[in-house]
Amino acid sequence: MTSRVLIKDLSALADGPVTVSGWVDTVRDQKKVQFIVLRDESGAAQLVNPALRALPVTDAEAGTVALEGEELAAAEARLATTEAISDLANGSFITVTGQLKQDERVKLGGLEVKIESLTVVSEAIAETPIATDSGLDKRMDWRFLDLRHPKQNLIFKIQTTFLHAMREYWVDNDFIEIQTPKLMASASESRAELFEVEYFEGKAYLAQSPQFYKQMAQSAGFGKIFEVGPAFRADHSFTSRHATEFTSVDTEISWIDSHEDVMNLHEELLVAGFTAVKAKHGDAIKELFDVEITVPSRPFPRIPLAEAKQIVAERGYEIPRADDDMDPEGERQISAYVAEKLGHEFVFITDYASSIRPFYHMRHEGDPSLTNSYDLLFNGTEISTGAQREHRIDVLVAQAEDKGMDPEELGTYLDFFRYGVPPHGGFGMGLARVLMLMLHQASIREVTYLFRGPTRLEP
Ligand code: AMO
Repeated sequence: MTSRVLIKDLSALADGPVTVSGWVDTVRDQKKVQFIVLRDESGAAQLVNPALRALPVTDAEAGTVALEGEELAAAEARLATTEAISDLANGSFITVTGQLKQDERVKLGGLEVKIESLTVVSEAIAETPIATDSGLDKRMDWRFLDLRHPKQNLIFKIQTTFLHAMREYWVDNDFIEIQTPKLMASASESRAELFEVEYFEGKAYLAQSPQFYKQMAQSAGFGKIFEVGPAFRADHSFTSRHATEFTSVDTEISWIDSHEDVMNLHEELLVAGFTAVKAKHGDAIKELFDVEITVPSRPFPRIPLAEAKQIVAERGYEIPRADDDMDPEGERQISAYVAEKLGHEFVFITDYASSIRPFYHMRHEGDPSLTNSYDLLFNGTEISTGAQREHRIDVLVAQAEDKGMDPEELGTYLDFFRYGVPPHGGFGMGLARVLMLMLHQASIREVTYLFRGPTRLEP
C-alpha cells in the first residue's frame, strides 16, 4: 500500500512532505494559481499549485528556453502538472505528493498542501449525472456517487457504530450469534407478503423474518441469541418505510416471565446503541443533519394499545382501520403525545389484540383476546415488534387453527415445541427504520445502502 495520509490526520502533522489520495471535489483554475479541493473517506483539504503556463524563454521570437538540465526538467514537470490540473474532471481519483503547510488562514481545515507531483489514478467522466439538487430516485440510480457526499457517508459510519455497540452488548451478555437460512419451505409471517422462488423441482420462499429459527434456538438450549440479517417482504407498497429487502435485527431469549423482560432487553440494547452513536458521531450529526441525538432514558413509556387509541381519539384523530390496529397517523399522534407529555422519543404500545397478531404470540392468561406483545415506536413510526411466544404445543396448535391455518403448513416448526422448550420471547427491529428516524430522514431509501422496492432492483 502507498503510504498515503488520511485527510483527517493532516492537522496533527508537522509541515513537510505528505502524500494524499482521494477524489477531486472541485477545481479552481486561476491564471497564476490553481486550487483543488480533495476529498477522501475522512474529510476534505485544499491543495494548491502555483501555475506554470509556459516555460520561461530568453528570446520570445526564437522561443529559446532559458533553462537547462535539472531546472528545465523541473519546469517541464510543473508545466505538466499545471496542464493536468486544468484538465481534471470532478470525481477523478488522484494521488498527490506535496508539502503540507499548517496555515490558519485557509478556511478549509486550516492547512494546505502545495502540490509537487500529481497522478490521475482513475479518470472520471467530466459531466456528473447527479447534482446536489437531484431528486431521490435519480440519486438512487447513481447511488455510488450519492454516497460520496459526507452526509450520506456518515449514515453508514453511524450504522456501523450502532450495530457494533449492540453486538458488544450481546457478546458481553453471553448471547450466541446465529445465521438462519433465508430459503424456507413455508411462510413465517403473513402469506400475503411472501416471495416465492423456484427451487429445483419445487418451490421455496424467501425468509420474511428469522422468527421460526430464532425460536428453534430456544428449543436447542441456546438461551439467548441474536441475528442481524436480510429479510424479504413481497410488499407492493411505495411507502417511505417499506422495502422488499431489509436488514432485520433480531434477538430472542429464554426463561422470560412476560414480554416485559423482552422490553427491558430492548431498552438496554437501544441505550447501548444510542450512547455509542452520540459519543462518536454526535457532533457530526448535529453539523450535517442538524439533529441532536438523545440517549433515551429508561424505562421507556409503555401504553396498552386500547389506551393509546383512546388518547389518539381524544386528540381528535379517529383511526379509520376496521382491524383495530394503529395506522401510521395514529402512531404519529401517540408519539406526539408521548413527546409532549413525557418528553420521550420512544414508546412501547403493548397488549395488542390477538386478532391482529400472529398465531405464535402468547395470549394473556385469563383474556385470550389480548397478547403479551408490543410494538416499539420511535419518533412517530414503528421500528419493532416483540412478544412472548406461545411455547405450549397444544395451545400453539389451537391458536394456529384459530387463525384458519392448517398446522401441516407449519412444517417442522411445531416439532420445536414437542421435546421441551423454555418460555421465551424476543423482537425483530428494522435497522433502516431506526436510522431513518434517528436522523430525521423522510424515507428509508436515504439510509439504506442499496434500496430494494417493487420497481427497484438496480444498482
Ligand atoms: P414485523 O413483521 O413487525 O415482526 O417486523 C419487525 C420489524 O421489521 C421492520 N420491517 C420492515 N422494514 C422495512 N421494510 C419492510 N417491508 C418491513 N417489514 C418489517 C419494521 C418492523 O417493526 N417476527 C416478527 C418480530 C418478532 O416478533 O420477533 C416480525 O417480523 O421495523
